[in-house]
Amino acid sequence: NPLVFSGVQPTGNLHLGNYLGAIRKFVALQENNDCIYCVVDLHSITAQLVHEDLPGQIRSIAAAFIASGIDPEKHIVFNQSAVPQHAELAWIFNCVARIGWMNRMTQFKDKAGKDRENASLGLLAYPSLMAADILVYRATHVPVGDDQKQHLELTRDIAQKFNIDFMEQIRRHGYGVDIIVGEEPIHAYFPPVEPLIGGPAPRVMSLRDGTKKMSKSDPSDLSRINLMDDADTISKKIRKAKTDPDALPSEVDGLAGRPEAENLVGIYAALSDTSKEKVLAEFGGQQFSVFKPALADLAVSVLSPITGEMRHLMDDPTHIDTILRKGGERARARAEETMREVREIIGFLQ
Ligand code: AQP
Repeated sequence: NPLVFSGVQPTGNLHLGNYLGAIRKFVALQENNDCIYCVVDLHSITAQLVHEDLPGQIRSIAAAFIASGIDPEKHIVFNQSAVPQHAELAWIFNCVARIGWMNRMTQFKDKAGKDRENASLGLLAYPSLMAADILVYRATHVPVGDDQKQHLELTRDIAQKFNIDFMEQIRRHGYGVDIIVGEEPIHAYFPPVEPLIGGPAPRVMSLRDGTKKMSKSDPSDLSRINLMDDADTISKKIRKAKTDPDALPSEVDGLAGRPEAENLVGIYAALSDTSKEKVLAEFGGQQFSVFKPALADLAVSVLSPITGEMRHLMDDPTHIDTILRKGGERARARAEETMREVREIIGFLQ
């Protein structure tokens, strides 16, 4: 059965990119799948060690999950540090993965900047922990934004190397299944993971620069729409969004070379669950002075109920804390099933 896993870091305000690239997909997937959604707090100390209000940040991500429509009774919502098996499997994966693999990660290069020698070892090993997050549940499907594609390819490489390095032990203990990876039949303990990236806005771009990803760490607040922004702020940010002077084209091809226009059309399509083609069929030939207010109204109508519910949930954190505690217990039990087998496969006495 498909098992869905994904996580969001508690590192500042969630924005529209996190919502459209990840959380909105989490909500849609819960209909037909078993889902595990995690606030990845261990990841949040890789780039910045000390946070002013980490408990509040963790709660706000969990609140965003619930306010967006994730059902914590049917599915599992928890914070990563409550399940130590993630860190345990990550250590093993640190020994499976190669330093060269980590050095090639574009997110590491971007976040470490020029002074790479001074980045934390945790930032370099980030993808190894991400692989552990997913594979400790032997999850098969991972909804993420386009920026995480490379990390998911690395997750597949780590799983495959583990499966090959320990093939004899996996067989001897009677674990694993026969699968085909590419052309090769192998006996696998960890399944190959499929990223779920599609949709009209797989990478939401900055409102100030259509060639840069919308991101929590952009110093300009005008570059992003935060999930906690009020209606006036959302409208102002969309009004001030950078655009070119031309009218919208009628065909998607006409968006080529117009990154800001393409971004706003993609956002509109994602927010209204339609395609860019359909948006352009409606707005092609119109000026941004017409399109922007329509986009602002749409964004407010989708986001404001979520914002309202998040505020309500954050007023009294006991409800969120109970959800996370119960979710943590359920996740721990499932992760431990894998870890008992992994320890046995490797040969650790337990
Ligand atoms: N701009 C984006 N478009 C689409 N998806 C995005 N995601 C992030 N930015 C965009 C997706 O959101 C999920 C959670 O992201 P994260 O919190 O784990 O970390 P991040 O990618 O580091 O988030 P930011 O906002 O981009 O932070 P900084 O500024 O630190 O780089 C992931 O599925 C991610 O793909």
